[in-house]
Amino acid sequence: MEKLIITAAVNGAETTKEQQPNLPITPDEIAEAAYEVYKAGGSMVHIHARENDGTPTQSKDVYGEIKEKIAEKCNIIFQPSTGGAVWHKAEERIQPVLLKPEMASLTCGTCNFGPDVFMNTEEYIETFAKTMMEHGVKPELEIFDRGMIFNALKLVKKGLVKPPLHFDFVMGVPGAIMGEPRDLVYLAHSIPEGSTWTVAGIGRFELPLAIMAIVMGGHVRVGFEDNIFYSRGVLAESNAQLVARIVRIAKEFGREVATPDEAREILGLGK
Ligand code: KMH
Ligand code: ZN
Repeated sequence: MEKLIITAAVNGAETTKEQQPNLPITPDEIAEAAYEVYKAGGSMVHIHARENDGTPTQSKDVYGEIKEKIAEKCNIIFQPSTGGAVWHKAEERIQPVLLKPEMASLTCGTCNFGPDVFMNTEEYIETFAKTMMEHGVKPELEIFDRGMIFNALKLVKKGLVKPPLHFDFVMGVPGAIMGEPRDLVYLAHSIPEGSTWTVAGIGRFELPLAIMAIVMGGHVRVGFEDNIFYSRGVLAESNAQLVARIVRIAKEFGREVATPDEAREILGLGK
């Protein structure tokens, strides 16, 4: 089985300092969190830029500052979000792609997102994919529900995304696919042969789905965007603490953990 890629989604757009006091917000805090994740065994960070007061922003300048500060500390893969917050416009969401990161997230459809709607029309998806291709950015195809795989494969047919594909199954968002074992088995068997996949379980789904991915040959995402707890009712100390637990579990199962360069090789980055 290939080595395990561990991604930390260190802050997201929705989590607040009130919910999780150790949430990284400023570029310095985000870079430090990424470095801690790297030292714990993570090979990628998924980032949402924030203003210093915590407001989510898709500003290219803020993402640029974060990218630079992380690169000064370590070679972890920097993956900015193009999902942003539900109220960001498409023109804002695409901004970090202009920095030519190695990867960026690309959500492949619209879904309910708790009380909100996370809007991703065909036009948005195709424009984002095209811009990523023009800037040499590999998309992480974010799948919140089964129909989004259909949309992702349509991008391939139209020549807007080139295989090998990398999917991220975001599971347990209220209003989208749940995070029961059968849901992951279904998604993992619904993507083309030769693709790689990561699972990001929301809240209580994070740990069981991560363990399933370790066993099934998938990859794992943890972090404060998805889950702020270490165990029921106990807040995690840091994103790195959540990563370190996955490293320990993977070792127990005999699954080796990828370094950032090994993750680049597995994902075909820069090819
Ligand atoms: N914040 C969510 C509305 C992504 O990063 O690409 C969307 C999201 C997906 O987090
Ligand atoms: Zn995100």
